[in-house]
Amino acid sequence: MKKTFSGVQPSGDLHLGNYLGAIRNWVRMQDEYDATFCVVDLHAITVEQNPDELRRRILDVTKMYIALGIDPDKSTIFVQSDVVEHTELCWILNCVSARMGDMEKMTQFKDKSARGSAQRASVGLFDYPVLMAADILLYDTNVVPVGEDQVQHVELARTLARRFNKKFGDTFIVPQPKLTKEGKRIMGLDDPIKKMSKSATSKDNYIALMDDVEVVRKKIRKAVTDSGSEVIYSDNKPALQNLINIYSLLSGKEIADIENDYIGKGYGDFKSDLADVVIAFLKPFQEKFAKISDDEVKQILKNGAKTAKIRAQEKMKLVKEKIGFVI
Ligand code: AQP
Repeated sequence: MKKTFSGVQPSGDLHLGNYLGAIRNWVRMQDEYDATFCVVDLHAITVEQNPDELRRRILDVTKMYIALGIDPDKSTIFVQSDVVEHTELCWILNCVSARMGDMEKMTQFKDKSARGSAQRASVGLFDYPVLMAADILLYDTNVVPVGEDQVQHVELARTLARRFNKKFGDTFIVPQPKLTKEGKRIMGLDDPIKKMSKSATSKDNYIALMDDVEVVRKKIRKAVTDSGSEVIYSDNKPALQNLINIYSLLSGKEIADIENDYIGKGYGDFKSDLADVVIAFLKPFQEKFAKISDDEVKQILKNGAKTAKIRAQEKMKLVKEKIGFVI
């Protein structure tokens, strides 16, 4: 059975972009793949985190995975820092596979470090893509379901795997990224040129999975729209295109049918219905989330870490042998 691996950082409020770009695919894939889904807390600390909030978010993100449809009986769910082999492999890849030239091309580092002073960005933020490569390569991953912003990092994992295999002999599977067509880059509601992001400065940028009904309605009402008033899916109307994508992905309606429904109507009608579609998705999710206890989640994570660790240790034994460590 082919293997899939992916993760989300517990670094803020999970939003519709995280769901439509990544987690929605995971739910489908867990039936066809040997699936492992990780809460990547080591990635989250590449930017400053409040320890109490981080602890809470790790449990909440796990609950979200489950409430969105990841089944712990089908998939392995665990927290990254529970399996120390991730950091161990990251260090080895840092030394024997990754090159400064690779890392200097990473656009996410450039974007994120540009938000503050690049000089004050953590070394971890710069090295994040190598840790992500370690996450993926530890589990012999064939396919990595991610949003478009992470494709460059999966490409790096491919490069590092190939380089290691060439030097030390076959060790790692070379993974493939997997994207959804319309969900691969959900844009910010306040700025359709930038992707929806947990760390956006304004909460109006995203619809959080935990937003309540009134907040959802308000954010959609405030969402930036394009000039004109017709509800048409076009590259000339990037804001509307993004809202129609969200509508289509959550309702299952074809884009052409949505356009047809709004002939002769305006943005106001469309936005009000979009809010209904989003709420119809979020409500049952939030109800499921509320029913999952912390104790239940901790047990799932404990079991998941045990399974992941066995696999990770086996891989690390091979890696260490290859590079010349004494086992
Ligand atoms: N706007 C998006 N559209 C589609 N997919 C997205 N993803 C993130 N934003 C969008 C995908 O969600 C998964 C988890 O993302 P992450 O937690 O690893 O961090 P990220 O990619 O950096 O996403 P954020 O929300 O912007 O987080 P912050 O602000 O903390 O960096 C990934 O598969 C990602 O592609």
